[in-house]
Amino acid sequence: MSDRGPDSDIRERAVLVGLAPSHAQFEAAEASLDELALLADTAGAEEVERVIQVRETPDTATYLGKGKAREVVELAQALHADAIIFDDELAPAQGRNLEDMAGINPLAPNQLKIIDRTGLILDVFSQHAHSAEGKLQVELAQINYHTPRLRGWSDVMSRLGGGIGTRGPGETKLEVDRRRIRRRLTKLRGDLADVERTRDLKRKSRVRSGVPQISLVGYTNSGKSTLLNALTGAGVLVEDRLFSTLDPTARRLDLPDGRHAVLTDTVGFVKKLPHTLVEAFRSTLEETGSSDLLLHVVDAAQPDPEGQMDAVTKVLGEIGASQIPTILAFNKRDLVSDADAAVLAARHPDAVFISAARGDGLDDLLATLGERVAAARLIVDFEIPFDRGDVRSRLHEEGEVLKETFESDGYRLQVRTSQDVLARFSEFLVDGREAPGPDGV
Ligand SMILES: Nc1nc2c(ncn2[C@@H]2O[C@H](COP(=O)(O)OP(=O)(O)OP(=O)(O)O)[C@@H](O)[C@H]2O)c(=O)[nH]1
Ligand SMILES: [Mg+2]
Repeated sequence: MSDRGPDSDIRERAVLVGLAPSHAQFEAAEASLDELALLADTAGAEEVERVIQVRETPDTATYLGKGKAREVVELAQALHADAIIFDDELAPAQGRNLEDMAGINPLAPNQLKIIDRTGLILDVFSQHAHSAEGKLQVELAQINYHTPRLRGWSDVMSRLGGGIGTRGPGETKLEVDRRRIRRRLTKLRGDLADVERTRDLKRKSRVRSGVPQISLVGYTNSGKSTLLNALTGAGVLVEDRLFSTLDPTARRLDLPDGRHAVLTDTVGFVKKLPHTLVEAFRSTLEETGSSDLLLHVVDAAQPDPEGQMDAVTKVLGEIGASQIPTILAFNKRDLVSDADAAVLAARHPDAVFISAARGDGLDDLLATLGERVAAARLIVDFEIPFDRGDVRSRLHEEGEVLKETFESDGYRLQVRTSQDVLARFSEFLVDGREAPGPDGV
């Protein structure tokens, strides 16, 4: 089994399972399973069958109704499937009951695995984590997810079999008992805090000196990295896969009026984004939450672009970024009919239509970015000597003071304010480095 996975020719076979709360929502459940199939594909498994049950709420014990659950297990066994993948996060008890139903015996290899959407997403993340920070973040999320689901030592061992739903980012995986897991958690949190501190220092040195910070946000696979590359020549990895990008990349963006900004590409969002991932990626997401402007990239060629937009808006709310001014860019215009584009344009009159891959519409987008940057209120740091209380109180009046500390040589204020105020008090701005050059941060 350990030779299975995305880099191997042997693909696992999975039965996908979803719920539709009513017949009217059957189509949405289908679409969600299409996405689950993509996630499974990225993780190294192919769909051999899918089952959707119409049911108002999940069964607390078995997710599907008991009879249906048994049917699905028998179906999977008849199809010689390796896994049943559920389109929601299963409660630990639901997972255990379903495993029991499938006759899962930790000591017998090659049996039917019960996997849920969260486990699958974590699996994809663990494959795509490259940086030290990304690996730590994913491992933290995985341990938090798996620990309440462990059934004992032999179970831990059985999960080392490999294949989808079992991969970890490092060598440590879950080959440890609970005490060692706790120790590992403490260590991970410490290591992550160290990495975050280093990154935070770098960020502080550039962010607050008046260079506008723009973050790309959007559903996974919408074309964020393609757009970063097209606008800045960044050379970030672009793939037709979900969650290609986990680590943030920042590049200098030159605007038409001669200004410049910093544009950051970061992790994409998905419907039902596991909470444990939002927690683990908190520092990455906070960086998005402290941007001056968001550039929301939407794949306009998706069957339901607005459903994906809603999922993005929801995560932005969770990370405290809903108040940040946002430019909406409908991407992949080359794949969309004029009629469909017209419908979207009518509903979102301020949106810009682009094809990041072909370079279409980028001049328009840059012009819009330029205007919005010029009008944006920026978050900046001021350093004010103690004898300039007048400046300090003017900033309190004219800006929104986000943070204030007293240093040895004066007040330090972080303020969200207009560029006109910023210009008037520019002599008190904290010296920051210029925006990053082509090599980024
Ligand atoms: N046809 C077409 N394809 C595009 C366009 N922009 C991006 N793509 C394709 O869409 C896929 C995803 O692009 P990425 O730039 O990796 O998307 P992303 O939003 O960074 O995705 P993640 O990092 O995985 O969240 C790739 O196969 C791109 O080539 C476009 O304008 N038109
Ligand atoms: Mg990307």
